[in-house]
Amino acid sequence: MKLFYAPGTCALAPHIVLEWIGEPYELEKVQPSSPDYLKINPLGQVPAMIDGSSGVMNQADAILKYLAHKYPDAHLGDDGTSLGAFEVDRWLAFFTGDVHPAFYPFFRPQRYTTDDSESALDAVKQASFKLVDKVFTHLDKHLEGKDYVVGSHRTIVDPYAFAMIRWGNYLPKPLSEYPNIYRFYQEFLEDEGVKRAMKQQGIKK
Ligand SMILES: N[C@@H](CCC(=O)N[C@@H](CS)C(=O)NCC(=O)O)C(=O)O
Repeated sequence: MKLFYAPGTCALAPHIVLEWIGEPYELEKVQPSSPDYLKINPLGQVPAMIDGSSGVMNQADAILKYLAHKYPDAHLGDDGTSLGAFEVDRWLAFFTGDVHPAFYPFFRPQRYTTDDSESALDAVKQASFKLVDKVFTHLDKHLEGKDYVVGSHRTIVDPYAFAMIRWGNYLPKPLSEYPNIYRFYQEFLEDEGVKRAMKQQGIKK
């Protein structure tokens, strides 16, 4: 297996999962918009993964589910019930479909307006922050009294949550103002697989 990543991106999620699974894998650091990488993933996005003869796999949630399905002994997927599968899918969809897109205008405001003035870019960032605050508030309530996003043990959802929460460190509102998110983040920062993946990517909390 080979994972294509850029440091600190959502590719951190499958990277952590690969660490948790413990099977051999390779890492390749890429610049998503580089001509060489566009030949691998024409969307210019990470993560991407190749597993043997799989061809190029992309979309973080699909890669995470693939890994959970391929390595059932790692117990990172749903609990086998229809409702358990729904919960994993629901929360993956929340992170990939609500949280990630809420953040992107904050990091790349120039993509979301044709006006390149500082005030226009700032307005996009403020609008993005409002959206992130909404989804973080929702997540914070959900995590009340919980150690994991879904169920009573870690799943593929948690590393994706971790990667998104980490982005929260760049927001104007301190992460500690979302107490349950903050606690979840601190706990996962102590996880050995998370530590190894962050070290390999050269990123800090
Ligand atoms: N829908 C894709 C989105 C992936 C994505 O946007 N990845 C970001 C990093 S977190 C990226 O590669 N961005 C590069 C760019 O947009 O130029 C997925 O879930 O994998």
